Amino acid sequence: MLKKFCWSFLPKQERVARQRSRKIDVMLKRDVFMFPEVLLVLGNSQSGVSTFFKQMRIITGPEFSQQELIDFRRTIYMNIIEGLQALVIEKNSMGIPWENSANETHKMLVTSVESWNMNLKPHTFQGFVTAINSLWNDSGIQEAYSKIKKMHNFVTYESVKYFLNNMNRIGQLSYIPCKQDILYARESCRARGYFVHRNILITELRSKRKYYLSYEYETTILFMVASSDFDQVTNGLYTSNESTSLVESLEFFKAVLCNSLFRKCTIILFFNKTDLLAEKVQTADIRKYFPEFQGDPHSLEDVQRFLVECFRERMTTVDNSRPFFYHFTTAVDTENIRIEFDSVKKTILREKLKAFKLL
Ligand SMILES: Nc1nc2c(ncn2[C@@H]2O[C@H](COP(=O)(O)OP(=O)(O)OP(=O)(O)O)[C@@H](O)[C@H]2O)c(=O)[nH]1
Ligand SMILES: [Mg+2]
Repeated sequence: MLKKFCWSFLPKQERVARQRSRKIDVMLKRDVFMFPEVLLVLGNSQSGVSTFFKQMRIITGPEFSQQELIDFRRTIYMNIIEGLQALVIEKNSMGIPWENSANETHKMLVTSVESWNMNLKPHTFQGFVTAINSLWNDSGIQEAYSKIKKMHNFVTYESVKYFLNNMNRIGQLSYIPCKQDILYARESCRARGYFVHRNILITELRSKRKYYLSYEYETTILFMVASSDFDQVTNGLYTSNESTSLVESLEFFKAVLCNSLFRKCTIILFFNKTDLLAEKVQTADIRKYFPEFQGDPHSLEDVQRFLVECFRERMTTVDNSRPFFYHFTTAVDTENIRIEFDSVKKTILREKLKAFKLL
């Protein structure tokens, strides 16, 4: 009763997401044994799990409904406003002046919005379009953006730049998100991913231990790693102190490996955000965070090889008889996910045949 009462204070989208997650929990408990194959998808925050589920939907259908497109549009409006608000704060704290002094007024308009609290619709968003364009095109904001990128430990919305560069389209009154926009949208409410593809039940497993209890069966785990986040500072869910997203991911991976409920699971790693990693290694030096790294810190292949070895090492210290499967992915790239998901299906089949001694 109290829970229901608390929920009524949440924004509508968050309430809908939580209700959906609950329904999925109930469905899982009921249906899980009806599926010959189960693929559990898990990864640290921002690793790309939700984007993977969106790709499943894009690749296998059905098309997004009108209501879903409207919900994504609202999320995209929020991403733009919140991203720009964060950029303005950073610009001010860096002491960078406006190129165009009229942007002080535009700034007041954009920073006064509580986007999470507003049901942003196209006609409301229209009131911000001029201000958004003017702020984004100001050399002060552009300078702040490039400095933030070089700081490496600033958690920006990676998709903000994509949306701001597409304002000509997004700023139209008749705007409806396209598939690529949907993939870049970062949802604030954490609805659990759930998808059925032929005979495979694909579901998201949150990184909380309590969820482990419902999964006492042999299955496949798809573990997502944000490979570009080796320098993203986090508060430490698995480590006691401040740490980086990659260290957190390694600890989470180890926790999964050590959990007896998952002992028989096949684990497939997706080293995601390859596009962002390729961009990052051009300027960042991984040795600052991983002094043991040997090789060329500006070579994508060397950095990827190192990341793979870090995870492989965790695997072999826990159980060196377990096979190690991995793929380099870019979850916002539909073709890439189509190819990698096909090979995941082949791996699942091959491992099943091996288990039945048919291979
Ligand atoms: N450029 C790029 N962006 C990505 C990639 N994968 C995910 N993103 C973006 O990263 C952001 C976070 O991705 P999500 O899929 O929401 O991550 P998540 O693991 O579900 O995160 P939470 O559930 O919010 O903890 C979104 O804006 C995505 O568009 C990728 O491979 N490349
Ligand atoms: Mg998510």
